[in-house]
Amino acid sequence: MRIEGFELRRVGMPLVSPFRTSFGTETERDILLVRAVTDTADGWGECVAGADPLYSSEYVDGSADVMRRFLIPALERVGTAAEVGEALKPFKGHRMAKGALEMAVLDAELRAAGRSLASELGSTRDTVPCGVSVGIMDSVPELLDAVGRYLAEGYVRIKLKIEPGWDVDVVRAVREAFGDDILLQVDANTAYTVADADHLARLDEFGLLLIEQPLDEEDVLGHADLAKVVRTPICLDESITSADAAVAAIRLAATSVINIKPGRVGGYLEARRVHDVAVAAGVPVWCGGMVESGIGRAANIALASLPGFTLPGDVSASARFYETDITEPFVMRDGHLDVPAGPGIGVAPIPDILDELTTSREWISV
Ligand code: OSB
Ligand code: MG
Repeated sequence: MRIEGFELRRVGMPLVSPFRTSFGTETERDILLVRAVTDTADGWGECVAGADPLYSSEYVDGSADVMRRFLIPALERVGTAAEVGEALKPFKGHRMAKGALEMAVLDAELRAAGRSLASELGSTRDTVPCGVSVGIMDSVPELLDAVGRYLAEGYVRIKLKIEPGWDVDVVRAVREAFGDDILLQVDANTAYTVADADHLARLDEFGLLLIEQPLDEEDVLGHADLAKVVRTPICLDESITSADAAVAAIRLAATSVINIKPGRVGGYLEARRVHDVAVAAGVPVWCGGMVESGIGRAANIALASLPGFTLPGDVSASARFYETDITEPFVMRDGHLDVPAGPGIGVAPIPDILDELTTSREWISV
Protein backbone atom coordinates (compact mmCIF):
# COMPACT_ATOMS: atom_id res chain seq x y z
CA MET A 1 0.00 0.00 0.00
CA ARG A 2 1.26 3.48 -0.82
CA ILE A 3 -0.05 6.36 1.32
CA GLU A 4 -0.62 9.45 -0.82
CA GLY A 5 -1.71 11.79 1.92
CA PHE A 6 -4.29 12.73 4.51
CA GLU A 7 -7.26 15.01 4.53
CA LEU A 8 -7.72 16.68 7.93
CA ARG A 9 -11.38 17.52 8.50
CA ARG A 10 -12.68 19.42 11.49
CA VAL A 11 -16.31 18.83 12.33
CA GLY A 12 -18.42 20.67 14.91
CA MET A 13 -20.91 18.35 16.55
CA PRO A 14 -23.35 19.83 19.08
CA LEU A 15 -24.08 17.60 22.10
CA VAL A 16 -27.68 16.75 23.04
CA SER A 17 -26.96 18.14 26.53
CA PRO A 18 -23.93 19.69 28.26
CA PHE A 19 -21.44 17.07 29.49
CA ARG A 20 -19.78 18.17 32.74
CA THR A 21 -16.78 16.44 34.30
CA SER A 22 -14.42 17.46 37.10
CA PHE A 23 -12.28 19.20 34.45
CA GLY A 24 -14.88 21.16 32.53
CA THR A 25 -18.17 21.34 30.64
CA GLU A 26 -18.57 20.48 26.97
CA THR A 27 -21.53 21.54 24.83
CA GLU A 28 -20.06 20.77 21.43
CA ARG A 29 -17.32 18.44 20.20
CA ASP A 30 -14.74 19.92 17.83
CA ILE A 31 -13.53 16.69 16.23
CA LEU A 32 -10.51 16.21 13.99
CA LEU A 33 -11.16 13.46 11.45
CA VAL A 34 -8.41 12.18 9.21
CA ARG A 35 -8.93 10.44 5.88
CA ALA A 36 -6.00 8.42 4.62
CA VAL A 37 -5.81 8.33 0.84
CA THR A 38 -3.84 5.38 -0.50
CA ASP A 39 -3.32 3.67 -3.85
CA THR A 40 -5.86 1.02 -2.80
CA ALA A 41 -8.68 2.18 -0.48
CA ASP A 42 -9.30 5.29 1.63
CA GLY A 43 -9.59 4.98 5.40
CA TRP A 44 -10.95 7.04 8.28
CA GLY A 45 -9.50 7.92 11.66
CA GLU A 46 -10.76 10.05 14.53
CA CYS A 47 -8.57 12.09 16.84
CA VAL A 48 -10.05 12.11 20.35
CA ALA A 49 -8.16 15.18 21.62
CA GLY A 50 -10.41 17.76 23.26
CA ALA A 51 -10.60 21.43 22.35
CA ASP A 52 -8.58 22.28 25.49
CA PRO A 53 -5.76 20.33 27.20
CA LEU A 54 -7.88 19.46 30.26
CA TYR A 55 -8.22 15.66 30.10
CA SER A 56 -4.65 15.23 28.85
CA SER A 57 -1.92 17.51 27.52
CA GLU A 58 -3.20 17.01 23.98
CA TYR A 59 -5.66 19.42 22.36
CA VAL A 60 -7.13 19.34 18.90
CA ASP A 61 -5.27 22.30 17.34
CA GLY A 62 -2.03 20.84 18.71
CA SER A 63 -2.89 17.45 17.25
CA ALA A 64 -3.49 18.94 13.81
CA ASP A 65 -0.25 20.91 14.08
CA VAL A 66 1.94 17.95 15.03
CA MET A 67 0.32 15.85 12.30
CA ARG A 68 1.09 18.37 9.58
CA ARG A 69 4.57 19.37 10.77
CA PHE A 70 6.00 16.05 11.92
CA LEU A 71 3.83 12.95 11.86
CA ILE A 72 2.45 12.87 8.33
CA PRO A 73 5.82 13.66 6.68
CA ALA A 74 7.32 10.74 8.64
CA LEU A 75 4.96 8.27 6.96
CA GLU A 76 6.63 8.59 3.56
CA ARG A 77 8.01 5.06 3.45
CA VAL A 78 5.23 3.40 5.43
CA GLY A 79 3.22 0.72 3.64
CA THR A 80 1.20 -0.95 6.41
CA ALA A 81 -0.64 0.15 9.56
CA ALA A 82 1.73 -1.99 11.63
CA GLU A 83 4.63 0.24 10.50
CA VAL A 84 2.96 3.51 11.53
CA GLY A 85 3.77 3.24 15.23
CA GLU A 86 7.42 2.49 14.54
CA ALA A 87 7.73 5.40 12.07
CA LEU A 88 6.22 7.84 14.59
CA LYS A 89 8.17 6.59 17.61
CA PRO A 90 10.91 9.28 17.44
CA PHE A 91 8.29 11.92 18.25
CA LYS A 92 7.46 12.08 21.94
CA GLY A 93 3.89 11.94 23.15
CA HIS A 94 1.01 13.10 20.93
CA ARG A 95 -0.58 9.68 21.18
CA MET A 96 -4.03 10.84 20.17
CA ALA A 97 -2.65 12.33 16.95
CA LYS A 98 -0.58 9.22 16.24
CA GLY A 99 -3.53 6.97 17.02
CA ALA A 100 -5.80 8.80 14.58
CA LEU A 101 -3.30 8.47 11.73
CA GLU A 102 -2.71 4.79 12.46
CA MET A 103 -6.46 4.19 12.61
CA ALA A 104 -6.98 5.78 9.19
CA VAL A 105 -4.19 3.71 7.64
CA LEU A 106 -5.48 0.55 9.33
CA ASP A 107 -9.01 1.22 8.06
CA ALA A 108 -7.69 1.72 4.52
CA GLU A 109 -5.61 -1.45 4.69
CA LEU A 110 -8.49 -3.57 6.04
CA ARG A 111 -10.98 -2.14 3.53
CA ALA A 112 -8.64 -3.04 0.69
CA ALA A 113 -8.31 -6.56 2.09
CA GLY A 114 -12.06 -6.89 2.79
CA ARG A 115 -11.45 -7.65 6.48
CA SER A 116 -13.17 -6.10 9.51
CA LEU A 117 -11.33 -4.31 12.29
CA ALA A 118 -13.11 -6.54 14.81
CA SER A 119 -11.74 -9.74 13.27
CA GLU A 120 -8.30 -8.16 12.82
CA LEU A 121 -8.15 -7.28 16.53
CA GLY A 122 -9.36 -10.71 17.66
CA SER A 123 -13.04 -10.15 18.37
CA THR A 124 -14.94 -13.00 19.99
CA ARG A 125 -18.47 -11.48 20.11
CA ASP A 126 -21.08 -10.04 17.75
CA THR A 127 -22.55 -7.58 20.26
CA VAL A 128 -21.22 -5.60 23.20
CA PRO A 129 -23.05 -4.39 26.32
CA CYS A 130 -23.56 -0.65 26.69
CA GLY A 131 -22.53 1.47 29.63
CA VAL A 132 -23.17 5.18 29.90
CA SER A 133 -21.10 7.97 31.44
CA VAL A 134 -23.32 10.46 33.27
CA GLY A 135 -21.99 13.97 33.81
CA ILE A 136 -22.07 16.13 36.92
CA MET A 137 -25.38 17.98 37.17
CA ASP A 138 -26.73 21.07 38.94
CA SER A 139 -28.82 19.02 41.37
CA VAL A 140 -29.35 15.46 42.59
CA PRO A 141 -32.99 15.28 41.31
CA GLU A 142 -31.73 16.25 37.87
CA LEU A 143 -29.12 13.45 38.03
CA LEU A 144 -31.67 10.86 39.21
CA ASP A 145 -33.87 11.85 36.31
CA ALA A 146 -31.04 11.32 33.83
CA VAL A 147 -29.96 7.98 35.36
CA GLY A 148 -33.59 6.81 35.35
CA ARG A 149 -33.90 7.61 31.67
CA TYR A 150 -30.68 5.76 30.76
CA LEU A 151 -31.79 2.70 32.72
CA ALA A 152 -35.18 2.80 31.01
CA GLU A 153 -33.41 2.93 27.64
CA GLY A 154 -31.60 -0.28 28.58
CA TYR A 155 -28.07 0.77 29.58
CA VAL A 156 -26.59 -2.06 31.62
CA ARG A 157 -24.05 0.00 33.58
CA ILE A 158 -24.03 3.53 34.92
CA LYS A 159 -20.88 5.59 35.46
CA LEU A 160 -21.20 8.75 37.51
CA LYS A 161 -18.71 11.55 37.09
CA ILE A 162 -17.63 12.74 40.53
CA GLU A 163 -15.58 15.55 42.09
CA PRO A 164 -15.17 16.87 45.64
CA GLY A 165 -18.65 17.97 46.76
CA TRP A 166 -20.38 15.67 44.25
CA ASP A 167 -19.51 12.17 45.38
CA VAL A 168 -20.62 10.17 48.45
CA ASP A 169 -24.08 11.74 48.82
CA VAL A 170 -24.72 11.50 45.10
CA VAL A 171 -23.78 7.82 44.96
CA ARG A 172 -25.99 7.17 48.00
CA ALA A 173 -28.92 8.92 46.31
CA VAL A 174 -28.49 6.81 43.15
CA ARG A 175 -28.31 3.58 45.20
CA GLU A 176 -31.42 4.60 47.17
CA ALA A 177 -33.36 5.44 44.02
CA PHE A 178 -32.33 2.48 41.83
CA GLY A 179 -31.21 -0.22 44.24
CA ASP A 180 -28.11 -2.27 44.85
CA ASP A 181 -28.39 -4.42 41.73
CA ILE A 182 -27.52 -1.87 39.06
CA LEU A 183 -23.90 -1.94 37.91
CA LEU A 184 -22.51 1.36 39.14
CA GLN A 185 -19.08 2.99 39.06
CA VAL A 186 -17.58 6.47 39.42
CA ASP A 187 -14.96 8.52 37.56
CA ALA A 188 -13.09 11.40 39.21
CA ASN A 189 -10.81 12.43 36.33
CA THR A 190 -7.93 13.18 38.76
CA ALA A 191 -9.96 15.47 41.06
CA TYR A 192 -8.63 14.11 44.39
CA THR A 193 -5.32 13.69 46.24
CA VAL A 194 -4.04 10.92 48.51
CA ALA A 195 -5.11 13.14 51.43
CA ASP A 196 -8.71 12.30 50.41
CA ALA A 197 -8.17 8.55 50.98
CA ASP A 198 -10.47 8.31 54.01
CA HIS A 199 -13.16 10.29 52.25
CA LEU A 200 -12.97 8.06 49.16
CA ALA A 201 -13.17 4.98 51.42
CA ARG A 202 -16.68 6.17 52.33
CA LEU A 203 -17.68 5.01 48.83
CA ASP A 204 -16.91 1.41 49.86
CA GLU A 205 -20.35 0.82 51.35
CA PHE A 206 -22.07 1.29 47.97
CA GLY A 207 -20.75 -1.78 46.16
CA LEU A 208 -19.26 0.12 43.24
CA LEU A 209 -17.56 -1.80 40.44
CA LEU A 210 -14.63 0.59 40.59
CA ILE A 211 -13.34 4.12 41.17
CA GLU A 212 -11.77 5.50 38.01
CA GLN A 213 -8.68 7.72 38.14
CA PRO A 214 -9.18 9.45 41.48
CA LEU A 215 -5.65 10.97 41.54
CA ASP A 216 -3.31 12.83 39.22
CA GLU A 217 -2.32 10.98 36.06
CA GLU A 218 1.36 10.94 37.13
CA ASP A 219 0.59 9.74 40.64
CA VAL A 220 0.66 6.00 40.01
CA LEU A 221 2.29 5.38 43.39
CA GLY A 222 -0.46 7.40 45.06
CA HIS A 223 -3.03 5.08 43.52
CA ALA A 224 -1.11 2.10 44.90
CA ASP A 225 -1.21 3.69 48.38
CA LEU A 226 -4.89 4.55 47.98
CA ALA A 227 -5.69 0.97 46.98
CA LYS A 228 -4.50 -0.13 50.44
CA VAL A 229 -7.06 2.14 52.14
CA VAL A 230 -10.03 1.89 49.79
CA ARG A 231 -11.71 -1.49 49.22
CA THR A 232 -13.45 -0.46 45.99
CA PRO A 233 -11.24 -1.50 43.03
CA ILE A 234 -9.13 1.31 41.58
CA CYS A 235 -9.25 1.64 37.77
CA LEU A 236 -6.75 3.82 35.95
CA ASP A 237 -7.67 5.79 32.84
CA GLU A 238 -5.45 8.88 32.32
CA SER A 239 -2.34 7.17 33.79
CA ILE A 240 -2.34 4.24 31.35
CA THR A 241 -0.64 5.68 28.27
CA SER A 242 0.85 2.44 26.89
CA ALA A 243 1.12 -1.30 27.44
CA ASP A 244 4.37 -0.67 29.37
CA ALA A 245 2.57 1.80 31.64
CA ALA A 246 -0.13 -0.82 32.19
CA VAL A 247 2.45 -3.47 33.15
CA ALA A 248 4.05 -1.06 35.64
CA ALA A 249 0.75 0.03 37.20
CA ILE A 250 -0.37 -3.59 37.55
CA ARG A 251 2.93 -4.62 39.14
CA LEU A 252 2.68 -1.72 41.61
CA ALA A 253 -0.91 -2.79 42.45
CA ALA A 254 -2.02 0.74 41.53
CA THR A 255 -4.84 -0.57 39.36
CA SER A 256 -6.94 -3.73 39.50
CA VAL A 257 -9.07 -2.87 36.46
CA ILE A 258 -8.04 -0.91 33.34
CA ASN A 259 -9.98 1.50 31.15
CA ILE A 260 -8.59 1.17 27.61
CA LYS A 261 -8.97 4.17 25.30
CA PRO A 262 -7.24 3.71 21.95
CA GLY A 263 -6.53 7.43 21.50
CA ARG A 264 -4.89 7.73 24.91
CA VAL A 265 -2.45 4.87 24.20
CA GLY A 266 -1.61 5.82 20.60
CA GLY A 267 -3.99 3.66 18.61
CA TYR A 268 -5.94 0.42 18.31
CA LEU A 269 -2.83 -1.75 17.91
CA GLU A 270 -1.37 -0.51 21.20
CA ALA A 271 -4.85 -0.79 22.76
CA ARG A 272 -4.80 -4.48 21.86
CA ARG A 273 -1.37 -4.81 23.50
CA VAL A 274 -2.75 -3.19 26.67
CA HIS A 275 -5.60 -5.73 26.53
CA ASP A 276 -3.11 -8.57 26.11
CA VAL A 277 -0.86 -7.60 29.05
CA ALA A 278 -3.91 -7.06 31.27
CA VAL A 279 -5.39 -10.45 30.34
CA ALA A 280 -2.01 -12.10 31.01
CA ALA A 281 -2.02 -10.51 34.48
CA GLY A 282 -5.63 -11.43 35.20
CA VAL A 283 -6.74 -7.78 35.17
CA PRO A 284 -10.19 -7.09 33.64
CA VAL A 285 -10.46 -4.28 31.09
CA TRP A 286 -13.24 -2.20 29.61
CA CYS A 287 -13.42 0.18 26.69
CA GLY A 288 -13.44 3.87 27.53
CA GLY A 289 -14.97 6.57 25.38
CA MET A 290 -14.07 10.10 24.35
CA VAL A 291 -17.46 11.27 23.11
CA GLU A 292 -16.62 9.94 19.66
CA SER A 293 -18.53 10.40 16.44
CA GLY A 294 -19.71 7.25 14.67
CA ILE A 295 -16.19 6.81 13.24
CA GLY A 296 -14.43 6.38 16.58
CA ARG A 297 -17.50 4.71 18.08
CA ALA A 298 -17.47 1.97 15.42
CA ALA A 299 -13.84 1.14 16.13
CA ASN A 300 -14.36 1.22 19.91
CA ILE A 301 -17.19 -1.29 19.58
CA ALA A 302 -14.86 -3.59 17.62
CA LEU A 303 -12.22 -3.31 20.35
CA ALA A 304 -14.78 -3.86 23.12
CA SER A 305 -15.65 -7.23 21.56
CA LEU A 306 -12.25 -8.73 22.48
CA PRO A 307 -12.37 -11.45 25.16
CA GLY A 308 -10.63 -9.51 27.96
CA PHE A 309 -13.28 -6.78 27.91
CA THR A 310 -15.32 -8.40 30.65
CA LEU A 311 -16.89 -5.21 32.01
CA PRO A 312 -19.36 -3.04 30.06
CA GLY A 313 -17.59 -0.05 28.55
CA ASP A 314 -18.40 3.60 27.96
CA VAL A 315 -19.83 2.30 24.72
CA SER A 316 -23.14 4.01 24.19
CA ALA A 317 -25.54 4.66 21.34
CA SER A 318 -24.92 7.65 19.08
CA ALA A 319 -28.04 9.26 20.60
CA ARG A 320 -26.36 9.45 24.03
CA PHE A 321 -24.36 12.42 22.75
CA TYR A 322 -25.61 13.35 19.29
CA GLU A 323 -28.94 14.03 17.66
CA THR A 324 -27.24 13.66 14.28
CA ASP A 325 -24.19 11.44 13.91
CA ILE A 326 -21.93 11.71 10.87
CA THR A 327 -22.32 7.97 10.17
CA GLU A 328 -25.40 5.79 10.29
CA PRO A 329 -26.26 6.11 13.98
CA PHE A 330 -25.41 3.31 16.40
CA VAL A 331 -28.70 2.21 17.94
CA MET A 332 -28.86 0.17 21.14
CA ARG A 333 -30.99 -2.99 21.29
CA ASP A 334 -31.53 -4.78 24.62
CA GLY A 335 -28.70 -2.79 26.11
CA HIS A 336 -26.26 -3.91 23.41
CA LEU A 337 -24.73 -2.66 20.17
CA ASP A 338 -23.88 -4.78 17.16
CA VAL A 339 -20.19 -5.06 16.35
CA PRO A 340 -19.64 -3.68 12.83
CA ALA A 341 -18.88 -6.59 10.49
CA GLY A 342 -18.08 -4.76 7.23
CA PRO A 343 -14.56 -4.12 5.91
CA GLY A 344 -12.36 -1.85 8.03
CA ILE A 345 -14.23 0.00 10.76
CA GLY A 346 -17.43 -0.93 8.90
CA VAL A 347 -18.88 2.56 8.63
CA ALA A 348 -18.08 5.80 6.81
CA PRO A 349 -19.30 9.38 7.08
CA ILE A 350 -22.50 10.21 5.21
CA PRO A 351 -21.18 12.80 2.72
CA ASP A 352 -24.00 15.37 3.05
CA ILE A 353 -23.99 15.31 6.85
CA LEU A 354 -20.19 15.40 6.96
CA ASP A 355 -20.10 18.43 4.66
CA GLU A 356 -22.76 20.20 6.67
CA LEU A 357 -20.84 19.79 9.94
CA THR A 358 -17.35 20.41 8.50
CA THR A 359 -15.74 23.59 9.79
CA SER A 360 -12.42 23.28 7.92
CA ARG A 361 -10.51 20.92 5.67
CA GLU A 362 -6.93 20.64 4.63
CA TRP A 363 -4.97 18.28 2.38
CA ILE A 364 -1.48 17.15 3.38
CA SER A 365 0.59 15.00 1.05
CA VAL A 366 2.91 12.45 2.61
O1 OSB B 1 -12.66 10.08 31.65
O2 OSB B 1 -13.76 8.60 30.66
C1 OSB B 1 -13.41 9.76 30.74
C2 OSB B 1 -15.24 11.85 28.13
C3 OSB B 1 -14.25 12.74 27.78
C4 OSB B 1 -13.03 12.68 28.42
C5 OSB B 1 -12.80 11.72 29.41
C6 OSB B 1 -13.80 10.81 29.75
C7 OSB B 1 -15.04 10.91 29.12
C8 OSB B 1 -16.18 10.07 29.45
C9 OSB B 1 -17.21 9.86 28.35
O3 OSB B 1 -16.40 9.62 30.56
C10 OSB B 1 -17.18 8.51 27.82
C11 OSB B 1 -18.01 8.34 26.58
O4 OSB B 1 -17.57 8.70 25.48
O5 OSB B 1 -19.09 7.76 26.70
MG1 MG C 1 -12.18 8.38 32.76
